[in-house]
Amino acid sequence: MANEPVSVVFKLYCLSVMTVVAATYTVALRYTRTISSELYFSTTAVCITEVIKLILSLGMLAKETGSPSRLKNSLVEHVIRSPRELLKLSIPSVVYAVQNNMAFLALSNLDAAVYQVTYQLKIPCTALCTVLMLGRSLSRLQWFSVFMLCGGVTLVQWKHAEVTGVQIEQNPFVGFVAIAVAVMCSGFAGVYFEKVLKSSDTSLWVRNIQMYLSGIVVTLAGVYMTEGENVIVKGFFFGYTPWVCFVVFLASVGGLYTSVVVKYTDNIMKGFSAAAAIVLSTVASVLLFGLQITITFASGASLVCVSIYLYGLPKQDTSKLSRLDAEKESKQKLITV
Ligand code: NCC
Repeated sequence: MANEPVSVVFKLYCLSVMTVVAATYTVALRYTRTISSELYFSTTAVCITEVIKLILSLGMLAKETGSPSRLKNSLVEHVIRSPRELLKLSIPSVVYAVQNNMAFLALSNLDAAVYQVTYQLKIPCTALCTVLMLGRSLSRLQWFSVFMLCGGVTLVQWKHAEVTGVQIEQNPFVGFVAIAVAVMCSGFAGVYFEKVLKSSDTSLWVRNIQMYLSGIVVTLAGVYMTEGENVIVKGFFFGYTPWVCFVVFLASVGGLYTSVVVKYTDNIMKGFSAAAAIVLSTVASVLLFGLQITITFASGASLVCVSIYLYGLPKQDTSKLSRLDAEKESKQKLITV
């Protein structure tokens, strides 16, 4: 099941939804952290997101298995009788819990656009994790294109990064440290999940259920440790406005689409495709709504396009080259003899 074929259109659809949701999520999250009314507890939002993702994944597994009895068998086999697998998936769930909480911390202290630009460092970090953890190799040109993509996306989003000026107390240093931690967590957890997912035939929805189960426990511990007393006094859902619910909804949907994208592509491709989607959506806005393109955007978009092209170039087969060199050398020797 892990490698079942899907159409390009479906992949493009998942990538587009993921990218649109991610962009909206960052802005909406920032908005909920900057309004002056009493703030909700961000750790509860991270926790409730895990619960919703678990419920949705159960629904998807029910659809996949086709009958309640098969769903039950699958859950017994993969959850109740697989403590080792649960333990394996608890690693990315802890790391994602840290990352998701860091996003709230960063966006409480930094502008959404600054966050989005700086967060692009996750692209080379993910590439590094892919090489180290999956044993894949990247050619020099591919490494170059990864950094070029990082620069390109930074420029593409630069214009918006100038919009700031919020009247709340912020600590940019804390914000940047939170982003640095989030970047490392995103790279590691993404590649770890990909490795587990692609090393067996176990369904994506089963893997998600295994991960979200420990995710709930870990994030609940996070609520207790950081805001326990306040949550007990004021309530778990204190400060939840419709906007906060919208953020939780986006986080849940975005997380599930991310898992589907990783299943059908990989974490590096996720970065490239998301960048392409940002560029394409802006170009579409130009055509549809007459949005003005800046030089910074145009240069960034060009870098993104060139980097995608370079990354996709076939790698030089060095073993073949050295074989050809060896053959040439031996022919030369024969001639001289
Ligand atoms: O940073 P990023 O993703 O790698 O974070 C992955 C998010 O997906 C959730 N996830 C992952 C695997 C899985 N099987 N299930 C999941 O629910 C993780 O819990 C984590 O939240 C990106 O590539 O830029 C992306 O960015 C996030 C988000 O914008 C950033 O983390 C900012 O905080 C996007 N998430 C949402 O839009 C909700 C993600 O779609 C893409």
